[in-house]
Amino acid sequence: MDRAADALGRARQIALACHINPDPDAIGSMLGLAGYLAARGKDVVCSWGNEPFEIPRWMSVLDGRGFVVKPKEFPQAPEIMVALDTAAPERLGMLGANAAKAAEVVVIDHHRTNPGFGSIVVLDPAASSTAELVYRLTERMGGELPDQAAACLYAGVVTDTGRFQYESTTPETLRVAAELRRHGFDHARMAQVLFEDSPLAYLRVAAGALHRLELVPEASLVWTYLTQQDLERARATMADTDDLIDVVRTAREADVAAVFKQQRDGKFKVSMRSRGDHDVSKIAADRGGGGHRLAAGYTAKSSVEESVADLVRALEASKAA
Ligand SMILES: [Mn+2]
Repeated sequence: MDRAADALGRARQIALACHINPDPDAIGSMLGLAGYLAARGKDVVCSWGNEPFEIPRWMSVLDGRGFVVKPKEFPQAPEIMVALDTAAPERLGMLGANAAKAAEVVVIDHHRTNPGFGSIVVLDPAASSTAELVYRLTERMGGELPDQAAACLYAGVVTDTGRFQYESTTPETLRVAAELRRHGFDHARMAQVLFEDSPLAYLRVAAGALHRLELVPEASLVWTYLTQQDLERARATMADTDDLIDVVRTAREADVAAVFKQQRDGKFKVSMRSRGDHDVSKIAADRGGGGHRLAAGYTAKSSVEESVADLVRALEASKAA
């Protein structure tokens, strides 16, 4: 943390990136840090490595759009690059090449599966969110945190803690959230945009997925899947379905919930959640993915049927262990 504060304090131009298909912690921690650094007179630029590059709808409640450039316009060999909420270099997508050429790479992250890539690593798996870590970094560096930057960090904390309900929510998380809430921003409106803004198309896709729900009692698993055809039929996008796992996970009968989502290339991405009896980050990491103890994901190598069978075996083995 001291080395990161020192490097960012000395730099004049700072390039910030977060993981591909960014969630509000990725973008919130990035824009929050960018807003803080800009207020200190730094030249900042932000991006993420998706192609095509799309601005998520909920970003409308976050200030800092002006810092964002397309990945092609991101500095090729930055003097200093910050990777936020990024569990592995591959998660930078096309900006991985820029990180490889950067003189200094500061990694700020809370994923326990992060191998600690980068030249300066601020990694705390006990932190609720990357935004919480960024707030602590700004405290360490001192000076003013602009209201808009505080709002961005708050968005990261409130979403990654599931509105302060996950086990990662510590007294320190609540202290950080309280400090952020002292700043002037409309948190109720932010919550509406972040949590209560589903297109009808998503609700229709969710209805179909819930209709297909399967329970595997011996593995304490409840699962369902979504195909590209489901999305096309309802005119929904994959990004619209991010919250589906949060509905599936409420099933009383299972410890682990999984949603298999077919990507454009035909492969299925698997999102997993555990109520506490299974370490799903280990199952994900064994399959080339990553995440947290109770929330993790990976890309399946085979069909849904075979992948479910594989997951069931993994869950039964982890119970036996
Ligand atoms: Mn995060």
